[in-house]
Amino acid sequence: MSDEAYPGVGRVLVIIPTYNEAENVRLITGRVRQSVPDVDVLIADDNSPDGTGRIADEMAADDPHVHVMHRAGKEGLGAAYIAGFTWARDHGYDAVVQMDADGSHAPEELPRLLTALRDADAVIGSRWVRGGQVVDWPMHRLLLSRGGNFYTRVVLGMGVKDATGGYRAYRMSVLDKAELDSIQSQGYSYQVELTWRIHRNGFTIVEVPITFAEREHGLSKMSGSIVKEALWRVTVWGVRSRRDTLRRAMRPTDRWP
Ligand SMILES: Nc1nc2c(ncn2[C@@H]2O[C@H](COP(=O)(O)OP(=O)(O)OP(=O)(O)O)[C@@H](O)[C@H]2O)c(=O)[nH]1
Ligand SMILES: [Mg+2]
Repeated sequence: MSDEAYPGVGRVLVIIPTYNEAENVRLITGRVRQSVPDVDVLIADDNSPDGTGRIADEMAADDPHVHVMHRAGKEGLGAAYIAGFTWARDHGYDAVVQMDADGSHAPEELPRLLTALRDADAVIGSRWVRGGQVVDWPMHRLLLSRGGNFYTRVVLGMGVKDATGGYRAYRMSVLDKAELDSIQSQGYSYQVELTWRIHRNGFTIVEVPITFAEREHGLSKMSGSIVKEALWRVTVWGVRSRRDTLRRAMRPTDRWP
């Protein structure tokens, strides 16, 4: 554990959730350590059958900046992140970063995210703002991401262009207010759920452009059920929010007898 701080942000923990990322975990951790030597890394592994957790332990033994959380089994991305956030809070970090293990989120872009966090509460590395891009994605993945983000923006009415993106940095204060224990999402709708809570709590969310690359090694965990979960959850949140707004508007105020 280090006491080193990123200027203007404080002590930073990069959380990398892993499930069967044996081919990627060493590479990504090395790139993070090289890109921003002052940050710590927490690998949150869901007992990967391919031995990812063992490799992470080897790295942690060699480098005091690297830590490993071994979880009992595959419980989804959101659960792994929430456990990682709790670990960060317990260990006194000022900010946390979310990063995939598969190389889609370039550690070399991390300084730009952290620099943006100096003037924001949350930063999203965005594929869908000017300057952002996706490299080597098949058409169906592009359509899914653009369509999903368009639907989310219309239904929830928040200005975020890449609410499903997973490369992010948060100040700890944002997570303290997010009531993480009640997050319901299991799959990647977790990204939208947390963004939605941060937005509703009135925090500043800034999007910085990133170049998102397709994974080179290992298998995707994206599935039809993950997409379906995101779709119905976003719809439910949107309907609830409109109902609440309507209720507030209809409520008699003290100004009227
Ligand atoms: N701990 C944990 N990590 C997970 C779980 N599901 C996915 N991950 C990790 O979350 C990150 C993102 O998962 P990916 O499979 O890359 O999902 P994706 O980026 O939407 O899809 P592709 O890039 O197309 O494979 C990776 O680091 C995965 O190893 C899970 O259940 N538990
Ligand atoms: Mg990926």
